[in-house]
Amino acid sequence: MLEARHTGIHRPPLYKVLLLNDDFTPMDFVVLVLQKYFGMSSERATQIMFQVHREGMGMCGVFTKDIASTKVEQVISYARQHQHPLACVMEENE
Ligand code: TYC
Repeated sequence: MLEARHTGIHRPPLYKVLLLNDDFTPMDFVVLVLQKYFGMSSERATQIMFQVHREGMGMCGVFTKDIASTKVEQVISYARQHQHPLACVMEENE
C-alpha cells in the first residue's frame, strides 16, 4: 500500500490565526476587522471579540501558511493605519 511516509505526500500544515487582547483597540474596530478579513457575520464577530476581551486570545480561523500570514499582515497593517495596537499572530495547528 502507498502510505504517506513512503510517497512523501502529506496534508499541508495548517495555521491558526489568533487575535490578542489589549486595553486600547476599540471593540467595534475588532468586530469590523473580523467581518472584513475573516468573513464573519456581525453576531459571530461580536462573540469572538468578547471572547478575546475576556480570555486574552481568540481564534479567527485556520488556514494554510500563506493565507494565514497574509491575514496577519492585513490585520496588523489595517490596525496601524488606524493607530490601534491590535495584535494578531499565527500558530501551527499541531
Ligand atoms: N479590550 C479592548 C477594549 O476593552 C477590546 C479588544 C477586544 C481589543 C479584542 C483587542 O483583540 C482585541 N476596548
